[in-house]
This record gives sequence, structure tokens and C-alpha cells, in this order.
Amino acid sequence: MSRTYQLTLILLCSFVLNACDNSKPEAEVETKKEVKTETKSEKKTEAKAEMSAADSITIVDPYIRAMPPGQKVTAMFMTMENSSPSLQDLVSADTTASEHAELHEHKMIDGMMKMGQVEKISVEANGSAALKPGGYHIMLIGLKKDLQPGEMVDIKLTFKDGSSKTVKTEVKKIAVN
Ligand SMILES: [Cu+2]
Repeated sequence: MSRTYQLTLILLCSFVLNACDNSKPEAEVETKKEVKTETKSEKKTEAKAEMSAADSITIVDPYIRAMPPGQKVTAMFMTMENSSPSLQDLVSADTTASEHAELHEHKMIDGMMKMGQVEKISVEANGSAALKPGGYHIMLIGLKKDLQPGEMVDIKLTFKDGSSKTVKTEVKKIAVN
């Protein structure tokens, strides 16, 4: 074996043995969970408590038409004023004075004045709706007794949002054409 060869072997070996461990610890991947600081500033408290329909509707000049004795049907009229920025719907009426109370409308159909039940009577936002002879009215059907002029009758009005209000309504004689 020549000297040169021996030297080469030794160098080779030392190279292999010295092969240093190069593997550095991997940079720790910090798994920081980003704590989302959700600002739960739900503006519940700021949101205006929306007024119920019953609170936003004012009833003006309510009355019930006095009928001749023995008549079992009459009508209630009034004006509904809406002070809210939302349209409000009157959807039903109720009273202890009659078996039924229905929302009605008089309409001219083919030259004939006809009366029929409606599902609702709408009151425009910040507007008003008039219930009057020849138009919308609340029909009281099956009067339990004759209503005398001057008598007060409770009419319960229920709106689409479920709110309701009771209107003390006077029975009045009105001129009939
Ligand atoms: Cu009617």
C-alpha cells in the first residue's frame, strides 16, 4: 500500500465521522391561536324599542251607529292615525256587544254598492285611515241587545304585530240618507 493511498483513507474516514449533525432545531412554529377579541358591542341597548302598533295608532272620533230596535247588525266607524314610520295593519276586532265583529269594506261593483269582509285595514306610515259610512267599517253582527244612543261599547282592535287596544265607543244616532 502506498503512503498516498493510506492518507486518502484516513481523510475520508475522518470526513465521514466528523459529519456533523447539521440539523438545527426547527424554528418552533408558534401556533399562537389568534385570540379574536370580538367586540361584542351588540347594539341592543341602542336599538330603539320599536313601538307596537297599538301604541302608535291613535283612535279619533269612534262611534257606533244606533239602529232601530230589533236590528241585529250595526257598524262602528273611526279614524286611525299612525304616528310610527311603519305601515300598520288592523287585522281584527272584537266586542262583547255582538256575536261577531268583522272588518268590512263598501265597494262600488258594477254600479252597485256592495259590502264585504276584508282581511285587514292598513294605516300608512305617519298617515291615517278613515272608517266611515260608504267605506271601511267594523261590522257588528248578532247584537246581543239593542244599543242605546249614548251607550259606551268596548271595541277591541288587534293589529298585525299582535298588539291590541280597546276603544270606548259611543253609540250615536246618525242621519241616514
Ligand atoms: Cu259591513
